[in-house]
Amino acid sequence: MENKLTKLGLKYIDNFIPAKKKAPIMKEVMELPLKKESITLFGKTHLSPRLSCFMGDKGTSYQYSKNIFLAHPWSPLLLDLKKRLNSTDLFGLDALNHFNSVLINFYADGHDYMGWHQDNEPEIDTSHGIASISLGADREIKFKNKNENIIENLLLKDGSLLLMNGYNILNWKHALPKRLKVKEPRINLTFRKINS
Ligand SMILES: O=C(O)CCC(=O)C(=O)O
Repeated sequence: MENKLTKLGLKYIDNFIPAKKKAPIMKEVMELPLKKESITLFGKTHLSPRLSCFMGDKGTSYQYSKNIFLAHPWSPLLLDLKKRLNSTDLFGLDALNHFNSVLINFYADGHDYMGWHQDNEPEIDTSHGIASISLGADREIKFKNKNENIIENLLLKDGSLLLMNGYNILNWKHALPKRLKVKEPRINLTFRKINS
């Protein structure tokens, strides 16, 4: 497991979110204005197969598939999480205060998913890495190497933290496939540094 994570440029930490904090964070997220984004691919516009909300420091914004999302102000528990992540040198880069925003994704059940993509939009500062927190249903994430024919899977458990470093972001695509047997919801909080 450890070798696989190193090869992928990942670190995985189980039980990052204490059990008593999970329900309050999920409740806070459910009160946010979560929306389906409209995505234009090959000239066709679709609604995204999950709900999302972009939250961040004043002035941060995020462009995705021709839409610009202005940051929703921080909600109390997500601000606490940002502070917790920012107080540790998570990526060994000798730098704190990496993160100024979070993309919140809500998957109602295993029908909701995310297709293959790379988090390499120009405003994302890839050198700082991404911290991705999972709450709710356990779901599998897949990583596909951009240059070699390699696909790897990883189970993202309730309460876990996944760190994706700059090498991972630039060299691997990722996807969260449908899992029709999963009946419970899942929330994903993807903390990033955005250069607006
Ligand atoms: O839900 C997940 O774990 C993946 C989310 C993701 O890939 C993204 O927000 O870019």
